[in-house]
Formats: sequence, C-alpha cells, structure tokens
Amino acid sequence: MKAIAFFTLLVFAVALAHVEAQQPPVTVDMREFAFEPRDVLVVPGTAVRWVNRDEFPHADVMEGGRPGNAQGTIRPGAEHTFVFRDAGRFVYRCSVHPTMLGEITVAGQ
Ligand SMILES: [Cu+2]
Repeated sequence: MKAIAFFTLLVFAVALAHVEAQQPPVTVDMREFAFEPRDVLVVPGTAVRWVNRDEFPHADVMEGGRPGNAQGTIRPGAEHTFVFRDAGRFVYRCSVHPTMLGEITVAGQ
C-alpha cells in the first residue's frame, strides 16, 4: 500500500513540474508568402505553432537540418508545433517559397 501511495505522489509531482515548466505557446502565421511575426523571441520550453493561413502549402525548414522541421509541407489550414528547449538562434525558411524567412531566438537562462 505504501508503494502505491508513493507512486501516486510521484506521478502527481511529475505532472505538477510539467505544468510549471510550460510556457504559453507562440503562434506564427504563414500568410501571403510571409511568416508573421517574422522574428520571435521566446524562453526555453516555449511551443511555437506555425499555422498556414494561405491557400497553398508552406513549410518551416530550419537551416542545418535542425529538429523542428515539419514532415514535408504544411497544408492550407494545417499547423505544425515544435517546442524549443535549447537556447540559440534558429533561422528557417519555407522550402516551397525560399524568400519566406523567419527567425526564432530562444533566450538563454
Ligand atoms: Cu511557402
């Protein structure tokens, strides 16, 4: 019985820690061949959500093949979310429209 109580407490503690670490998500619209906002500053642990508001596919491919890329393109009305955990500057572009550029800066702690 003690083991079950301990396990329940552990699960609760982990869940609480997870909630505390969460940051409000940031949305980047893909609209009229541009990322809006183009430059985003976030703290580690922030989810960035790209939403395609156009009527044709876009993508969010990061330079150097870093993680966070959508699998293929993002269809009209679809979205892709990635949680940035590491500090740094992440430049990305649309692979379909190479002039579409964006940048995510994750502040150091
Ligand atoms: Cu595009």
